[in-house]
Order: sequence, then C-alpha cells, then structure tokens
Amino acid sequence: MNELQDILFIGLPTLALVAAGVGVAVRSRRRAAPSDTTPGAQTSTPQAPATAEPPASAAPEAPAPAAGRMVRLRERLARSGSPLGARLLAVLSRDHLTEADWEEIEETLLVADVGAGPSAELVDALRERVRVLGVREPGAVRELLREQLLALVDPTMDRSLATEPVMLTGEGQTGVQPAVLLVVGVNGTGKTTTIGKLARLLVAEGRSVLLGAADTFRAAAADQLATWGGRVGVPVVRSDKDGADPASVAFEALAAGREHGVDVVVVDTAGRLQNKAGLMDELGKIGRVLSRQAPISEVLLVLDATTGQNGLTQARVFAEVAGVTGIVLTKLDGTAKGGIVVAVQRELGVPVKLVGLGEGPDDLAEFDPEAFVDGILG
Ligand SMILES: Nc1nc2c(ncn2[C@@H]2O[C@H](COP(=O)(O)OP(=O)(O)OP(=O)(O)O)[C@@H](O)[C@H]2O)c(=O)[nH]1
Ligand SMILES: [Mg+2]
Repeated sequence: MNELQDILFIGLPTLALVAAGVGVAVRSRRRAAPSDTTPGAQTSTPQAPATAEPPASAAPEAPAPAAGRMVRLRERLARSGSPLGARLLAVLSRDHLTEADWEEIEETLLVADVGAGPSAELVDALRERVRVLGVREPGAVRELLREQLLALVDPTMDRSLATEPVMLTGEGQTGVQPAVLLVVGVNGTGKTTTIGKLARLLVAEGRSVLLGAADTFRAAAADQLATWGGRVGVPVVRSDKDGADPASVAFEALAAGREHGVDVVVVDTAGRLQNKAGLMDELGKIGRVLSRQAPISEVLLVLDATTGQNGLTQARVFAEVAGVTGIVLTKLDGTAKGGIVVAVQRELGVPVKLVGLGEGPDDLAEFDPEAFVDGILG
C-alpha cells in the first residue's frame, strides 16, 4: 500500500469551520464524502460533521489596499541591489562594444536566471538595435534595454486572477459558485504565507473569502493558515486530525464556501510527502474532487525565486499533474535572480500573476511587468 492509500485509510477528518471574527453561522450537517476513481481511494466512512468554533473576539486587521503595491514592488526590487540592470547598463554604455562585451551581457543575464534561450534572444535583439540605431547616449541605451527586457517579460500575457464567482448551469451543481483557487508548490516556497497575504488582498478589494487547510501532512500547517485567516477575519475550514484526507478537507471547504455564498475559496496544499509520486497523486485527487463540484478558477504554483534551476524543475513536475494557470514568485525581495520570471513563463507558457516581496502581511503584489523591469533597471 502506498502512502497515498495510507493517508486515505486513516479515515475522514472531523472538520471545523473556524469563523474568525466575521460571524459566519455554521450549521452542523452531514455530507457524503468525495469519491475518487483512483483504485482503492474510496473512503468507506461517508459522514463528516462540520463543527463551528466561536468567532474570535478581536477585530480583524485592515489590510493595505491593492493599489500602491506595484510601487512597492519597484522600490523593493531596486533596493534589493539587483545588479542585473546596473551591470547590463554599464556594459552597454561602453564606447565600442566588442564580442567580449556581448558575451558579458549574455553571461549577466544567465547569472540572473533569465535562461539560455531568452538571454540569447535579448542579446541578438540588442545587438541589432544598437547596430541600426547606433545609440550610445546613456538615456537612449537605458530605454533600449528597458524595451527589450519588457518584451521578454511579455506584457501581453493575461495576468488577471480569476476570483469572480462562477455561474453554473446544466447538470450537477447549478447557480453561483465561489471561484476556487488551488495553491500548490514544494514545501517552504511560501504557499501558506501567500494564501494569507492573498486573502488580505482579496478582503481589501471587498471580496468574501474562505480558506481550506488541505495541507494535513504537517500538524502546524492548519494552525498557520488559521492564524492568517483570523488576522483578517476570514473563515478557515480545517481538520482537527493530523493526516486526514486532504481531498476531503478541500471538498468540505468548497461546500462551506458554497453554503455561505463566499466569493472565493482558496485551498492550501502540502508541499511534501514521503515521495514525489505520493504528492502528485494527492494533488491530482484534490483537483479531481474539487473540479467535480465546481470549475477550478486558478491553480497557482508557488515558486521561490531564489531557487533557480531547481524552481524550474519543480515547475515542470507540478505543471504536468496540476494544470497550473498562474505562477506566484515569492522571495523576490533580496534576490538578484529576478530573471526567473522570464524563464518560468517560457518553460510553462503560464504568466507570473503574483509576486512575494517580503515576510510582511501585505508583501504580495499583482505582478506588473513595467514596475518589474523598472525595478531591475533601478
Ligand atoms: N523574504 C520573503 N520570505 C517569504 C516570502 N514568502 C514566504 N516567505 C517565507 O518563507 C517561509 C515559508 O513559507 P510558508 O508559507 O510556510 O511555505 P509553504 O510553501 O506553505 O511550506 P510548507 O507548508 O512546508 O509546504 C516563511 O518563513 C515565510 O515567511 C517572500 O515573498 N519573501
Ligand atoms: Mg504551508
């Protein structure tokens, strides 16, 4: 029996909806457990009572508004001392650009994790433009570089986050359903932190949110999510049992979100199991169980910007099983490796939608290509 089955046969969790400061009324109810087509994955205990915990008494914090965070992104990048822009500009400003200079530019891009293909493309485009225009004046060189970097980051990609409730008609569930956001990624990349910050961002925009703690692998994971939820007054559906079936928790979170008519349900997942196959099986099952109830609006892959090639390898694996629709690049503060934005978008053909800029509760911003490039250029 593999570890996935071990987890499934532990039995169904008792789920608690932690209504944190928002006075969500929760009816105790009984519901059929989610089934799955994975052989041996059916659970035999079909009931999972949901219990309500009293709302926290402390008034929720007021998150920082979404507007203005782009500016912060630019400032943080500039302050992180990212040498990429400065080094490129220094070389480009030399009087006569030699073959060695162009190689230095390419090397600089590679060191910043831009990736071999995009780096070569950028150098070719710059060489061509410099040859045709003959620009050497610093302002013009900067503008040229800005233009080319922006083209690599691709401002035409749709980076909007699908957080609108969806209307379902036809068979099965009908009516307005919450937008479902599934958050995946390797352990330590910043999934739970990002969900907490995202909840704040959504609350600041006036959306109602519910969080599902489907990371049942680590005992403290649900507490961590509940703390984030509590701070901003967002309810959290969790299991009070370690090792509970994560797909059941995800299912119950969506059910609670639907019952309470929230706009967005965000589901946290584990980043580590005993092995990769187990993790991927588990994510696959969570995805199937959710999408049978309502379409999943976003599968967000959280990547740590400081992990370079490792991050790209992870991205490939997750994209295969989870159908990633957007990338969240965390820890962009204090890294000179911002080129990973370009590399990962190329690798997956999926846009970076959000970026993490620090450990603070409001250090998450929608990704803005222009602010990003300006930040790199300093
Ligand atoms: N500097 C910085 N730190 C971050 C950022 N995002 C997350 N972190 C930190 O990264 C660490 C791991 O974050 P978690 O949210 O617990 O990561 P996770 O992916 O949920 O990890 P698992 O639950 O173990 O899978 C924490 O210390 C966070 O504060 C960021 O944008 N910048
Ligand atoms: Mg986590």
